[in-house]
Amino acid sequence: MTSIDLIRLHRIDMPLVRPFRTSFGTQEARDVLLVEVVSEGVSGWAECVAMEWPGYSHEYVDGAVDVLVEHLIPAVLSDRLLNPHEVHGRMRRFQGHPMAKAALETAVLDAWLRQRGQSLADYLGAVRDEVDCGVSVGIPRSLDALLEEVASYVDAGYRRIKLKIEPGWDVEAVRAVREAWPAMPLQTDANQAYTRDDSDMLAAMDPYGLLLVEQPLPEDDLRGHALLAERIATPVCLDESIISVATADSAIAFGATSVINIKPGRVGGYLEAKAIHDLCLERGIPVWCGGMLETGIGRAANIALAALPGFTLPGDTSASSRYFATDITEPFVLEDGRLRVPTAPGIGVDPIPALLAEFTTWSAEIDLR
Ligand code: NPQ
Ligand code: MG
Repeated sequence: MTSIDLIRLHRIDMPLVRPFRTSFGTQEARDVLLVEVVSEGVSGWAECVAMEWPGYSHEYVDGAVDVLVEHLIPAVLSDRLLNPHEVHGRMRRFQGHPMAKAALETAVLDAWLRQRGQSLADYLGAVRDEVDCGVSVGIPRSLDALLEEVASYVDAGYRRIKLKIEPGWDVEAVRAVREAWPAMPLQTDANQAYTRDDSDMLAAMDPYGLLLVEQPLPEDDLRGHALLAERIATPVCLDESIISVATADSAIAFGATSVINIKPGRVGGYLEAKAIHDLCLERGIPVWCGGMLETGIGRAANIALAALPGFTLPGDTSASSRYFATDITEPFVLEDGRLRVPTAPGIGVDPIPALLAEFTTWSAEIDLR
């Protein structure tokens, strides 16, 4: 049994290669919190996927730092035990804050796996050594700009295109991309931007053969998604609504979703993400791995998860270059539209110290000894 010596929090500011606009706002840089758990000279790493402000979900970086420092770390690591399952169980008594919890649990899991010499992919039950990659395309200035950006991703080898949509930027964008690439797997993501009254607007995209429409309605509206699913031909896929195995089970049973986007940060970590995967595999619900504009740290762990058998659709597991000119780790590079699953112990990658220092805007050390 090994002990945790200290925890370091690193906040880094990563410029994006281009602004990323969604129905909830525009990002020009990624404000990322990294959690480092140090045990017997081994560092475990994780990335908290919360945004700087509560746009995608209620979580945000300052809130994640506060709940980690003031509540989660003191309550679950007072005895310094390095055990991801124990950490998972102890965090259950705190409500909410899945992204903060996921970051702490994953950093502990990474340190624990590194000490055991086992990769995260192997530990989770990966069945592939590379994963098919898709890319998420933000809302651009114009249709011409959209076609130019999509062309660059098609040329790079991406195997699936996802268009961010909102009322006023939907059917025209889908039609333009479909006409230019008739056979490309294509899907949309509204990030909750539509209402129950918009089923005709959403049905207007049915003729374009989309794989799915992701989270068209507000996250709490499971019944709205079930009603919508009866009115449109395109499969409904939930993202924000799915926060646990129980919500996945409910959404499937209610007919609110026929595909699920699994994001470990959104559901409180890789253990919960794996459990949702297992449930979906049993129910015949295809899953794919979402993305939160992760650096190489979060990306590495997502690629391990995406190698599980139920991940039958390409994920938002893009190459580092989709978001960053310089990643904080060795960059993930697309090879024939796929990324290789890391095989080294734990998440299999480390921040490059000089780059970490360069991008860091704030850090803190919590000595548990
Ligand atoms: C989604 N991700 O599937 C999210 C939304 C998203 C790749 O489309 C900073 C941090 C900016 C997280 C923008 C993709 C973000 C973010 C969009 C997440 O819904
Ligand atoms: Mg989404």
